[in-house]
Amino acid sequence: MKNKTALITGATSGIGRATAHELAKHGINLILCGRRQDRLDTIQKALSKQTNVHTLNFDVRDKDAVFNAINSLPEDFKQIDILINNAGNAHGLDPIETGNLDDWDAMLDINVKGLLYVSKAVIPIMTERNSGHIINIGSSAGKEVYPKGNVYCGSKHAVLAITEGMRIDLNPYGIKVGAINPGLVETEFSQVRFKGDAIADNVYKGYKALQPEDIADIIYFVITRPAHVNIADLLVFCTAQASSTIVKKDI
Ligand code: NDP
Ligand code: 8X3
Repeated sequence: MKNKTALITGATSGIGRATAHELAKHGINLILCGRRQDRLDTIQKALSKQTNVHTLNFDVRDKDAVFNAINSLPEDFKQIDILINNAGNAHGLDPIETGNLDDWDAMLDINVKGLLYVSKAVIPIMTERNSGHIINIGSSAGKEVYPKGNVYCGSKHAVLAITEGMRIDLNPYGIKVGAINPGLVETEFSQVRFKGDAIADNVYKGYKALQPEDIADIIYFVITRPAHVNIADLLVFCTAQASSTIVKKDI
């Protein structure tokens, strides 16, 4: 894996940050993306002892910013081997009839269109070399719709459809494409979903949720399979979770 370069979106927190730490351990060159530059700086400082790190600050909703950032990569980071489309969040948890339009825009613009913009900027680098690996972070919400999940679930169903479409269209180029779909992972996800409301603190109480490092570990496993093996789709729950709505809690 040394000499490989991975671009991770949403590297400032949760799954993306844990993945950056995991990949750095194995000497993979990293391009870390996010909007919070202070966090990118801190992570870069920590991981530069282990590998080469370049940071890109952009909002995935801003197409021009996405293309400018990726086109401006220094020579040493231009050959992206692995793209991890991880940036995303849920915004709100409301029934469809009272859903907030700004939340809907955010989820569709970030989780779906943002993923597409980043992919559009990176795919030519892969098709030109007839090699590459794209991992889209979907969700159990992409496989199952739950009450009040409406638009978030829709955005993640879209991620899975787009993943399949990418795998089909990029097949002639030998590019691997797959999705990893976690259930509940203890990150800043619920802080974002509930806009900092204290209700977010309860989401991971009374059971052991997946930790971001669990998903990072799986991502490393996926990218280190032999050349002829592509893990196309993975659903990962913590042991306490059986489905989106069934979680065995001690409280
Ligand atoms: P976090 O809130 O901890 O991390 C989200 C990351 O996405 C941050 O690094 C954030 O960076 C980035 N991000 C959000 N919006 C934008 C934007 N507009 N432009 C650029 N970057 C953005 O959540 P998770 O780590 O849990 O989420 C990562 C992915 O995993 C998401 O796609 C989420 O849907 C998915 N997922 C999460 C699950 C969970 O239970 N936690 C379960 C299943 C899937 P910054 O704010 O610095 O831009
Ligand atoms: C995040 C997990 O159950 O909140 O995708 O949708 S859930």
